[in-house]
Amino acid sequence: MDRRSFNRRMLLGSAAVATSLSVAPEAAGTTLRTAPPGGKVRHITLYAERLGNGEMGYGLQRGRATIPGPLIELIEGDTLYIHFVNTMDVTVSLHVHGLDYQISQDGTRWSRSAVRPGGTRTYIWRTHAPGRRADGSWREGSAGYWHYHDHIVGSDHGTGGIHKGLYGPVIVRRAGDILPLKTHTIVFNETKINNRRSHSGPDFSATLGDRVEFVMITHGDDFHTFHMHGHRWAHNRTGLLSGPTDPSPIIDNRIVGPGDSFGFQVLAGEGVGPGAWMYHCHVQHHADRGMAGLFLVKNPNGTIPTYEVHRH
Ligand SMILES: [Cu+2]
Repeated sequence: MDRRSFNRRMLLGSAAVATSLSVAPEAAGTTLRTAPPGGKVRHITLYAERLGNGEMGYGLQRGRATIPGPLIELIEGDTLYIHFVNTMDVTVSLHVHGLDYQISQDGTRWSRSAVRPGGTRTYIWRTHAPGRRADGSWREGSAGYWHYHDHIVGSDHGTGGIHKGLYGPVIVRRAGDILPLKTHTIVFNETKINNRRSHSGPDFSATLGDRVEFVMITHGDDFHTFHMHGHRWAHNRTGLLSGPTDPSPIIDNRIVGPGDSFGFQVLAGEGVGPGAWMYHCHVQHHADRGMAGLFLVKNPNGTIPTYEVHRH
């Protein structure tokens, strides 16, 4: 996703969305672009659909569902109205992690917030900025790398729906957060990535020096370790250090289990150069079964040293 599509998406439901990008205060004089203040009310339509191969997905347009579902980006303080359309012949729902919503928006059978075949409903998600509670304690903000999924298909826990592909990423940014050039989503689901067949990626391309963001989500019954070659990130909310005294550990491998999500940004090939950099589950028998893909970091002329496309 490039900046234009980010802006387009932010404009989806609100003509008043300002995407005036400002310079991060800690990096004055640079070209960093940062998230504007939140507080907007946004609207999207989200379709739950059957895909041709027996799988299911969410999409922003009828007939355009994908696995993973579309990236939903918000800024702390924003409210999102999701006009949800179930085009399928089974009851389905939308359940989100990390955001604020009333019990009537929980997306579960018990809260009567599922959507019957052919039905519609509006889910409302809210977010908030950090601040001081009345009792003096500090309340966290909503910012984070989160995700949404079905909670109905197959069982009261959405086990079948998640298995079939009903999941997607949510990013809530804090005003001032550094914005990436592109965002990619990687979902470990059982021993597949983004429900693709084994040994088929997905691969992601970038040009050397691009600021690239990854959202990493895990579903299914297995625990995994997410590893990326040649790149590393901070083990904190943004995956970035806030300055020279930020104590966040730097890692290139992270244990993940069902329901987890995290994200980070890298400068493609920083300090290591272009190349076909692998990312994979580091549980060895998972990697051997195909839980691997490539972060293709290209020279400005499009070439990638030592890279030959190989097929399994
Ligand atoms: Cu694994």
